[in-house]
Amino acid sequence: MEVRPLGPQIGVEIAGVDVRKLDDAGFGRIYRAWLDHNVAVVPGQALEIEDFLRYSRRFGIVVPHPSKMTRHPAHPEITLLGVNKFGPDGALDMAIYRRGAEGWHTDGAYDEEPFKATQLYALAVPSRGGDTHFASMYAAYEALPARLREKLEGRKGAFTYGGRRKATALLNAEDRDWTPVLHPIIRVHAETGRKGLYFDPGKILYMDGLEASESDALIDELTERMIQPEGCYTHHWRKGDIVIWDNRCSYHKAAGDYPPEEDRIHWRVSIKERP
Ligand SMILES: O=C(O)CCC(=O)C(=O)O
Ligand SMILES: [Fe+2]
Repeated sequence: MEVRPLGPQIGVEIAGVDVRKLDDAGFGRIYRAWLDHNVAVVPGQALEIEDFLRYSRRFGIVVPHPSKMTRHPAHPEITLLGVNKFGPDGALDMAIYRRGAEGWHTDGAYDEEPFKATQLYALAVPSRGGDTHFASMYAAYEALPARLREKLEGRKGAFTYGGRRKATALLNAEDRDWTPVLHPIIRVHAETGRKGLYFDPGKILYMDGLEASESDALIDELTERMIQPEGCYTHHWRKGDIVIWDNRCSYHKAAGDYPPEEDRIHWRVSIKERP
């Protein structure tokens, strides 16, 4: 097993492993590297769905994503990315093609128990583009001026699926009604103990306890402060890559720029700490 950092603060590659055959000590090294680097890449895997699910369950509780229309028909815990990109009329479905590309975000903040991790396995990669960008929430927190840290300490934000823009195209009509949930904006990571800026401009509705104008201004300011260049890593996919990211301490965004006539297909799982 070779463990190699990919970016100055986040991103690590673990090469020389077959995730189907990992013992607990081997898995422990991957898990530790992932906690230390927030985004872990395990290249060169040849997996069946059951292999991917079994490996994913070692990280936590694998739950079905609320978007039923993009679930694998036989395996609800698997979300299919890049499948059914063209509608019956031949038009490109932008919600599928641009999934995850509309802005920096963290997955699952709309749930009371947000996603601990998201893991993708690459089945088909385009000839160009289609990268995934990652950024550290620790870096975002550490770069906040003292005045903002003070203002945010103990402050909660209200999050919902689709946020203020009501971006719910991937949900069935009967699943579009959500009750907002509150999460601390300064989040202490349950396993590393480090503080991060837990924020998502595409899911937040308002900052709890502030006037609407102050809440909007704070949301705009934090949107500008999410990304620190030294806290970034961009992943260029190869077929057979597994990438897992920690939604408790990193943001991500799909580049959304690959030739639409080419395939870019992943299996994706959502993983929680608790059900
Ligand atoms: O397709 C990607 O690169 C990432 C999409 C995304 O945001 C997600 O799967 O949560
Ligand atoms: Fe995402």
